[in-house]
Amino acid sequence: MSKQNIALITGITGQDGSYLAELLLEKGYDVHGTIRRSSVDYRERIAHLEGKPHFHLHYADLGDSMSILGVISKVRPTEIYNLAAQSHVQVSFDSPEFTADVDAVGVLRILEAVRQLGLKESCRIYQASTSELYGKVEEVPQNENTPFHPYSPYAVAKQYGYWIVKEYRDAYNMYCCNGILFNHESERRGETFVTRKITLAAARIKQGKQKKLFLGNLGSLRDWGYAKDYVECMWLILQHDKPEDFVIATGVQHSVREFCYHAFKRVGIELEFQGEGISEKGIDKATGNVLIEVSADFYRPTDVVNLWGDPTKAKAKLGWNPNKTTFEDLVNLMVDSDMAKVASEGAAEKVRTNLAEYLEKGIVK
Ligand code: NAP
Ligand code: F7E
Repeated sequence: MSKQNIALITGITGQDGSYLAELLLEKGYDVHGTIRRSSVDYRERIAHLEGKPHFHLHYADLGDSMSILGVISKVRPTEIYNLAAQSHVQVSFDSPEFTADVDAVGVLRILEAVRQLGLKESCRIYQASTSELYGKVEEVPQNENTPFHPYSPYAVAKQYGYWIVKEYRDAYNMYCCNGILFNHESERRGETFVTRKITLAAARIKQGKQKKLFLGNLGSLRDWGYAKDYVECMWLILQHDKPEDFVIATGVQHSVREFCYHAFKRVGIELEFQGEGISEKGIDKATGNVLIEVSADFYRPTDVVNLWGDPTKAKAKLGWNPNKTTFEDLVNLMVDSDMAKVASEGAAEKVRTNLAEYLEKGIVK
């Protein structure tokens, strides 16, 4: 019988964690994930997986070494996907110390736990690095050799994570890799990231439940892909014959303004943009109504404005297809999902996890 693959996913309740858990369950893995205690028991993204035989949850926090050591010692994973992070760039300016503890030192806690438990020969580690490392970009497009210039407390913390992974690879010969992922979105994207904020607003405005959308820098450029395609690449990175770092991106760039245009077009509203900077407005061409305004509240003290990834290495070495889902497909699938969600708001009950079963199993305390 072939050896059972055991995956531990930190951040399993997040966008990527939920898709990765689905993928690994399909591949026959025993999937373990870490969760945090919250005052509301809200695990919508993984509710459909709870109760499946090969799906297990454990309490652990990246800020708490003992919980990390405990869960790794108990699970003895063959692969760890470290996806847990305070992942919102703007929030990192308000909570810089927390972001540093979780996104930087948290990575060290995982690596050191694997090393101290004597699992370095049997356990491969994926670290969720980010295109934010390129920050105030020094080259366009960006590849694995582009110099870093982190430009937010989030990016500075992630830079430590990136380098400590490389250090443990060199110093201890551990199989640990960085996936330098460019922005990836989905129907499950957090509602305060710009793409989801736009698709939800387009749906609400179309259905008469919101009047206007307020955004920050409309000129910011991103290379947006589909999260479901990107988690496949995380898995491929850990199946590669040697540990290496990879840029994962589509190689196609669009502005926040263009994302708005396509999202509103999907709901039947054609936008025209007038004005510049803080005075710019997105106007419904048919009615003349102002639907989008710029607000200084959504500007960042330092903003990253020109991200564009070069996925050549991932294509060549991992056989990954960066253009499986086009930009238009991505916008459309997010808008369609939010149109349905907004239409059912108030009618359907929110999906809840089966608390009774978890109380019985002692998972929820
Ligand atoms: P996300 O939706 O914000 O999910 C983050 C996850 O981390 C959640 O499960 C969250 O748990 C967990 N978490 C936060 N703080 C934690 C802590 N102290 N201890 C343990 N878990 C904690 O993020 P995502 O979009 O899925 O991204 C996954 C990873 O990739 C992150 O590391 C992110 O920084 C990185 N990344 C994302 C992108 C992107 O475009 N999505 C691109 C590059 C890199 P709760 O549910 O309890 O809050
Ligand atoms: O911002 C601009 C904003 O918050 C994108 C995380 O997953 O990807 C994500 O970080 C751009 C920025 O994502 C609003 O200034 C304009 O230039 O959607 P975002 P992000 O900062 O790129 C990277 C790769 C990660 O690693 C992170 O974890 O859009 N923008 N107006 C706005 N952004 C937000 N959130 N809200 C606005 O109203």
